[in-house]
Amino acid sequence: MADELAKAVAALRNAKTVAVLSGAGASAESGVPTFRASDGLWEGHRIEDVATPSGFKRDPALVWKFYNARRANVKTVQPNAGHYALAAMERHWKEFTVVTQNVDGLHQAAGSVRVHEIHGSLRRTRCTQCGIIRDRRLDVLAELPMCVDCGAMLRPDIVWFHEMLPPDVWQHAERAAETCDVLLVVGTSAVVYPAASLIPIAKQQDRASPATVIECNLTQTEASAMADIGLYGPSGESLPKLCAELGIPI
Ligand code: BV8
Ligand code: ZN
Repeated sequence: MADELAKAVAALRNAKTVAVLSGAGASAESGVPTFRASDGLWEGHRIEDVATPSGFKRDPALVWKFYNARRANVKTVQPNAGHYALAAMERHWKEFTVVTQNVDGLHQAAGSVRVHEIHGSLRRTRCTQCGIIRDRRLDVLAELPMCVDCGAMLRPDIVWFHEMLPPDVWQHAERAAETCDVLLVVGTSAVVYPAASLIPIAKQQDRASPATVIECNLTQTEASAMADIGLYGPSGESLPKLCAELGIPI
């Protein structure tokens, strides 16, 4: 790990623009369950039932039970050292962007400001009728929340499978990947698209100098083959280590 760490530090030292693609592993040390681990979120729930439009249509109460339970979990957790390290890095670089697949808001809670939530947010609800989006923080919601404006049923403002990502947010994410000198890929299995396509976008050869991709994960993943550098261990340890080596105060 030592020489990988040294390589990562050297790449970051020379970087003007840094982007991050984070996934559920970045929040694991905060106590937020990941998706595909044995205790993963999808356990006991088929993706089709709780994270697709058809599942919501079929049984909105089940979907809200799943999301209200996650809201309640996130309410009890704090950002971990990895989140704080990324927030410190943002203060160090002029151009530093976090693109997250996570919906838990922990990057922002740790102080990150430029955060693109490409899969939505547990905090927000969206009306199925009038489309109004409201930030409900992590307040307890009804079992079947209704829209105060038009009376229709609300849904979580989350991107489900087979749904388009919000075009404006996705554009920012693509731009961050296209223009970064270093892409930090933190805590993601890199199996979900189009999020995972940000890695090849960053490595696109037709750019003058493709980005250096640094993977921070417990294990190798689908992204590892595209990573130039691998920091394998908890992100709550590897990210603060990068800050320490770079002299970035957290
Ligand atoms: C779409 C919201 C277009 C729900 C989520 C190719 C192109 C386009 C689409 C597809 C494609 N191929 C397949 C598709 C369809 C699909 C897809 O990708 N399927 C996969 C499963 C094959 N994609 C879609 O449907 C997307 N939409 O394509 O629209 C379209 C539209 C209409 C018509 C045609 C096309 C929408 C995808 C968004 C789905 N929503 N989330 C919710 O969160 O409740 S995805 C869900 O998975 C979460 O967002 C999660 O973040 C994400 C990815 O998972 P990870 O974050 O990576 O988590 P995971 O558990 O898998 O991994 C954790 C990692 O952390 C592990 O590697 C582990 O080792 C590591 N780790 C653990 N602890 C630590 C750690 N690392 C470091 N430190 C630690 N301590
Ligand atoms: Zn409404």
